Amino acid sequence: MQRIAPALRQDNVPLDLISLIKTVLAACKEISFRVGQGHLSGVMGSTLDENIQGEVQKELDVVSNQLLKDILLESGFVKAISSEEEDTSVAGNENGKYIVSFDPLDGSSNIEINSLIGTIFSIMEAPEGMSADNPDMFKQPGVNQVCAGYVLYGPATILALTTGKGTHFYTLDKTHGSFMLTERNVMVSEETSEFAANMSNQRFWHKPMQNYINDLVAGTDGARERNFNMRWIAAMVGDVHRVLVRGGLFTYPADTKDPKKPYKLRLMYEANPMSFLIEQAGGLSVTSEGRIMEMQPTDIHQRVEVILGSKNEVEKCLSYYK
Ligand code: AFP
Repeated sequence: MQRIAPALRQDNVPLDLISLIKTVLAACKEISFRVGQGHLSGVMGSTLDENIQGEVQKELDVVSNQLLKDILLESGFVKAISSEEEDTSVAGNENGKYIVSFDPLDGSSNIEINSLIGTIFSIMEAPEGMSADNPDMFKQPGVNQVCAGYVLYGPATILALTTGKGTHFYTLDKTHGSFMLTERNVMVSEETSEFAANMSNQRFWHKPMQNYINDLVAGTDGARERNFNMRWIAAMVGDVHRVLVRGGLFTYPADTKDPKKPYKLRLMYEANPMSFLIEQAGGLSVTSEGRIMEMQPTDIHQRVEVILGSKNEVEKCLSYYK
């Protein structure tokens, strides 16, 4: 079984990008340990602070963010970082080649119930001619990503990673601390009978999504003439991992619950990296209006509608919008 560095060299990934990926993973190994310690880690509570999203920060959110921020900014490879937990981008090495966006702990409302959580990251090259403290560096479409991945903190600690040459799974061998290649070229099945949505929002969805999900729930009694199963982990990292492993359709659609916040998931450090992984595995990742990775970001904390997963099922969902 291959360790991650030789596996990436086999894909001709530049050596400095391999080093940067290993830097991200060094922080994720520390996060994995602390998450695995549960209440013994002493950081399972909530802080008195809110992040820019207006969400109460869990202690593990803050610790995970600090671990990633520190190790990336002192690595020398990174010109700037942006994070769900940082109001704006944070400058690193003025001559750094890469910029990194991350959600340090996605699904943090699952921490207290010992359920799935993870770190999501997206790496792009720093554009020429912008200073390290200019957040506009991050306003690049997702097609500019050179690497994307997540580390899922579950019974096993699993890394899903792409550098544009397929999506691959690595498993952390906790006996020696290396991520080992455990599945090359993961492929999302084109068909599925499984979907993931927060059904409590259904009455706020736009009509096409309401009709599409109603037909899934109607099963053999409805237009689809077959039954579907539903899963909802409430951590994108867990739901997307299930889609990569056994197919499915995951959606967090636009809703009218709060007119000031029609979308929930963040483009730069949730939707774009997950879209890269899903597309490299043969799936689709779209809004009702087009491919997520072609969107031109206007803000580093921009939110977006997400419909992703098994190609034929995503296309079926989009047919309801015609
Ligand atoms: P938290 O990190 O605040 O738990 O949010 C997780 C998330 O951004 C995404 O990972 C989930 O898919 C989605 O929110 C869950 O949202 P609901 O709370 O509406 O289920």
